[in-house]
Amino acid sequence: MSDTHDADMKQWGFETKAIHGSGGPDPQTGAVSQPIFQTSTFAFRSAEAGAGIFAGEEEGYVYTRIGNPTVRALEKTVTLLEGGEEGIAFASGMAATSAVILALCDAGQNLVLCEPVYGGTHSLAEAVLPRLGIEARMVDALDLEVVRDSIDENTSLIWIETPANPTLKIVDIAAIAEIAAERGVPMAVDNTFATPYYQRPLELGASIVIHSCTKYISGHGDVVAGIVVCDNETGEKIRHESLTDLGGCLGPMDAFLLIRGLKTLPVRMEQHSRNGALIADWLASHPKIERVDYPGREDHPQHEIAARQMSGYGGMVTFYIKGGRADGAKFLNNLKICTLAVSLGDADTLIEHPASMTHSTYSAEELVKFGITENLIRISVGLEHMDDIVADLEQALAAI
Ligand code: LCS
Repeated sequence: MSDTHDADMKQWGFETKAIHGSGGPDPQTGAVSQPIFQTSTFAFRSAEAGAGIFAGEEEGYVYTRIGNPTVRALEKTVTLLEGGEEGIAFASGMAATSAVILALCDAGQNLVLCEPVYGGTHSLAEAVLPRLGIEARMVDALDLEVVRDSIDENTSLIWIETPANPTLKIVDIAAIAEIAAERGVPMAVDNTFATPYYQRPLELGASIVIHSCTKYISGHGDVVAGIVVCDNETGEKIRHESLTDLGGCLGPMDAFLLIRGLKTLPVRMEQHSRNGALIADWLASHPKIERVDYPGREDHPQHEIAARQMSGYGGMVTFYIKGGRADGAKFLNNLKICTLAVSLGDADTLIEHPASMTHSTYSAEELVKFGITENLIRISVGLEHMDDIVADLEQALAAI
């Protein structure tokens, strides 16, 4: 796929890129909104043209698993927002994650995985990769020496997730990228929590960015999707191996919904951040709350790193209630507006208990080691009126 952005588009402000990044009105019909090319296959002009496309000598669409104009419009927009060369959309964030790892790691090689990460990524590393002969080395990325020492001649990828799900631990992207560059190892960053609006890892030295688009990029809780953004060469390899050979492609309708979601990403993120910061402060002053972790608060252990690499902090807040598991369950069961559900980044406020839900793939020892304690609750603060979220949390806390 060679339809790259022109120099003018790269100069636009973020909001303009988010709205016009797919290339503007449809050249054939003038449709301003992105047309949904709901087709599985594409007719060739002639037998010769079809053969030329297959041989890579001619541009053109073949089959939606490999490429589709609506999906391409999404890929172009996110690539522009992240400042990369190529984007490849997938049927889920996990499909994007596994695509990167499988394209870069061979049997006998290892992946340095900075913990904690989303439970699905952890499970892939611990349960699936070893069967393929790929070792996942779980490290604490706050200790740069540990990261450096865990890299050897068989390391083919370093993976970080920042802010991390669910503890909101912040990893220094530029510092790890420097180590990765010294050792000649590519580094991937899961940028799902921050979004390109608040953090652009490629500008900080990362080689690859992945997103679960299911979250803030969609913003409305109605799509499951993922995307990888990287350089052209890596992108071609990932597209070929993961879409052509493995097949986890995104459908055109979902791509359309994501293009629509992206247009409002900046305004949504501003409001998520305002609400997130207010809720974090409110929780921190509540007598039934032991601790609050929000990267924007000065008492966050890595606030200084967050302030350096992020331009805002979003709506994810992690807090630790006083008491045990039963108290936490009582609190969650009493909520009325905040919805007890996994996922995040929606207009709706979503709240969950990571130790028994999103991170239940971690062993009991790992949960303790990575700070995912029984009293940790994760809230994805939505776009509702702040007073209503506060009142809901207040009455549910009063129940314990
Ligand atoms: N990366 C991060 C940081 C995530 O939070 C998730 C999903 C994924 C990747 C995988 O993306 P998916 O395949 O679901 O699109 N996180 C979830 C969560 O915290 N609750 O439900 C899913």
